[in-house]
Parts: sequence; C-alpha cells; structure tokens
Amino acid sequence: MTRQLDHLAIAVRSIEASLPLYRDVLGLELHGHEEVAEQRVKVAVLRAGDTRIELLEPTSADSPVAKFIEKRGEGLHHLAVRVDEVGAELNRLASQQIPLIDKQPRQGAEGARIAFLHPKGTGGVLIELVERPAET
Ligand code: CMX
Repeated sequence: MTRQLDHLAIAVRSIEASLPLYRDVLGLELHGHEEVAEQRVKVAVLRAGDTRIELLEPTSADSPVAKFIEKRGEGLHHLAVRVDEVGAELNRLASQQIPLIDKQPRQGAEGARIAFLHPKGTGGVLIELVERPAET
C-alpha cells in the first residue's frame, strides 16, 4: 500500500492573522474551520492537492500548541501520515519499541482518529497518524 502525507501543521498565534498568507498569497483553498476541544486548539484546514495544511491556534495557555509557541515560536509543528487503522498501527509500532505519545487513538479534526509518536523517537519531528472517515 502506498501511504500519503495527510497534512502538515503550522503552529500560529492567530489563524486570522496567518490565513491571508496561505489562502490569498499562496492561493490554497480554505476547506474549513473547527475547534478540537480535547487538544485545546482551533484548526483551519487548507487543501493543497491531495494533502492539507492545518493552521493550529491554541485556545488556552495550557494547550500543547501554546507550550510549543512559547518555547520555539510559531512554525512547523508536525507532519501527519494517513493510515487505514490507527489502533492497528499503534500496536505495530509499539511492538517495534517506537516511543508513542498516545497508546490509544483519540479524536482529531474533521472526524479523524489520530495518535502522536514521541519526537524523541523520530529525530525531533512530531509525527501524527491519521485515520480518516471513508468519505473525506
Ligand atoms: N515538534 C518537535 N518536538 C516537540 C514538539 C513538536 N511539535 N512539541 C514538543 N516537542 C518536544 C518538546 O520540546 C520536549 O522536548 P524536550 O523533552 O527535549 O524538552 C518534548 O517534545 C516533550 O514536549 P512536552 O510539550 O513537554 O510534552 P507533552 O507530553 O506535554 O506533549 C506533545 C507531547 C508534543 C505530543 C504535545 O505537546 C503536542 O504537541 N500534542 C499535539 C497537539 C496537536 O497538534 N493537536 C492538534 C491535532 C489536530 C489534528 O491534527 O487533527
């Protein structure tokens, strides 16, 4: 099976302030906005061909994305790879001793099931697994 990049996520202080670059200057189509309460972020999704760019704005000071911006400033936050079943993939990676942030899938934007690998096991890159509902 050929896997694909599902999205790249950019941590921003303000979606309103950041959106014009991606939508108006770069010409990417704005697909939608939503709040992912569990992650304490607002997300703007832009389509870029078969993949997406997500702008992540923290909704509270204790959001993981707020912590990231405080420590490193705005910028590239994570990349996401699409998989068929996040749960099965987590089991496979755990059996290979890949350090995981999430032992179980959780809820992401656009109805997806997601899980994060720990950047200490991936050369400092935060990587997300994404399982999408069939119609998206
Ligand atoms: N990229 C690379 N390294 C990162 C990182 C990132 N985006 N965010 C944190 N880290 C590093 C930290 O610098 C820290 O390193 P040190 O131990 O060397 O200081 C280490 O990872 C742990 O970070 P932490 O914030 O202290 O640890 P937590 O366990 O609190 O957080 C993490 C783990 C990184 C998964 C969490 O902060 C996070 O970013 N979660 C994802 C939030 C998110 O993107 N939600 C939106 C999902 C929407 C969707 O895609 O559907």
